[in-house]
Amino acid sequence: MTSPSPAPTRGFTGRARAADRDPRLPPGQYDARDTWPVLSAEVTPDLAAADWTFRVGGLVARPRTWTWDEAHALPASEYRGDIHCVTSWSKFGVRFGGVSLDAFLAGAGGPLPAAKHVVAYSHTGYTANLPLADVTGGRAWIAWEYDGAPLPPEHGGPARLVVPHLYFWKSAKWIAGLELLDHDEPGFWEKNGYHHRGDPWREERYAGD
Ligand SMILES: Nc1nc2c(c(=O)[nH]1)N[C@H]1C(S)=C(S)[C@@H](COP(=O)(O)O)O[C@H]1N2
Ligand SMILES: [Mo]
Repeated sequence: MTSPSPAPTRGFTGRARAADRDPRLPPGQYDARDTWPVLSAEVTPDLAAADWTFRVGGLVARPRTWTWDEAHALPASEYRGDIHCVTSWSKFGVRFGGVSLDAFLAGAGGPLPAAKHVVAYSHTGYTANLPLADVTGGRAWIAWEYDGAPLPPEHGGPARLVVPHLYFWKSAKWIAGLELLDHDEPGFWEKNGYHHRGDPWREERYAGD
């Protein structure tokens, strides 16, 4: 860190920085403002809404698959708030439209008592693990709209998972389904050293953080 010349007192600098820092910004993050970086391990798939399906399987009472139209018949739900990528950009006040994951889980008869973890998987093969508790209680969505418009393909359209209270790598684009499990099973990035939970406020970036 370089200090301006003449150097202000330590205390003054500290107060100025604390006052400048947006309280919505988790530690180690910066505000991406109007930009929305694309982070994809895969090539954007050519996936039409008519071919998109979403399955809830594993430890649920009645595993089932929804088509695009069936998913749209569920009650609409919206997320307004912030998102945080582990590569350190955050974005404030975004708006995702779709359906709460709670509605899909209810439609599958609900989790069985043994269900504790989920693996979210994409139509491309991407996977991410999450504690079941992080995708229930109104904290996760299947989203097909961004700012009132169809979700762009490079951002996961026709539909993606949105779990905004965790680092955004958990929010699988081109979402194909959730498998409920009684054990934790690392996904794509978690096998490559990333944290199993990924809470941005605790800076859970890498395994061991
Ligand atoms: N299928 C898939 N989903 C993914 C990714 C990916 O590479 N493939 N990247 C993750 C990461 S690291 C982030 S930060 C967000 C990025 O979403 P965006 O490209 O819409 O900004 O998607 C997440 N979901
Ligand atoms: Mo990310």
